[in-house]
Amino acid sequence: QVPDALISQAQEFQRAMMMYTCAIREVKTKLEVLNDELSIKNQRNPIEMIKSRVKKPLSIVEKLQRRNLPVTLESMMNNLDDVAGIRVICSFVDDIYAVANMLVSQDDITVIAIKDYIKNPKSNGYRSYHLIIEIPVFFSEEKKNLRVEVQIRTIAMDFWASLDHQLKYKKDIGAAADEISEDLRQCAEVIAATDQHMLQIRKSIEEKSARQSK
Ligand code: 0O2
Repeated sequence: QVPDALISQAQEFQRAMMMYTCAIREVKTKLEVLNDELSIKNQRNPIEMIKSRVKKPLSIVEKLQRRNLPVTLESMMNNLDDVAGIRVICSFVDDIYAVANMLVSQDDITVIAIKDYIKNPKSNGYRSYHLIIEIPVFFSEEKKNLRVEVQIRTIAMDFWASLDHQLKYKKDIGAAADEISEDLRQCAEVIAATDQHMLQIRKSIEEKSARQSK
């Protein structure tokens, strides 16, 4: 027979995960509203895609252990900022900043942290704009402020990060590791340059069509 304490812990965990899922839904709706409005205003979508996930129990335990933190529900809720995660894939680099600013200026959102890995890429070449925000979610008997990690990046940055993520799980590559890391970093540079180029092309088209319509 399963002990009552275990059942009660499992139920509490399930409730916490439900809360994070609801927080994701709230933030996702905000992003969809912005995308709908901007697509009419600018005649193009700044957001290509929105992906989301709640962190898997095993990843939660591993992260708490890695940080030498207690593996409890309370510790998870107090210490982990990425239990609820949203990834926003934008068309162009300037869309990232536009969407981020519009999101954080909403008065029910509190910004906890910002990491701009676009202005300051990681040494391996990783680029993305990370926001940790807190949002109130109203449940039947309480209002809960919940943290959500929002990663905003272009299609090109997402392409690189997805492949980088896959490659990291490959077998030990021993002595070739440095060379491969350098190759990956160079790919990230090429991708970043292409992103800038695509932005210039869009701006030049916008200028030309604005002149034509005068
Ligand atoms: P997953 O499976 O995507 O959730 P930490 O969260 O402790 O690892 P920190 O400094 O709190 O580190 O967070 P950081 O670096 O701002 O963001 C961590 C998340 O960003 C990662 O989550 C990845 O999603 C993404 N990320 C950061 N660096 C890289 C990178 O070099 N390559 C790729 N592909 N993604 C990266 P998780 O939990 O590690 O993974």
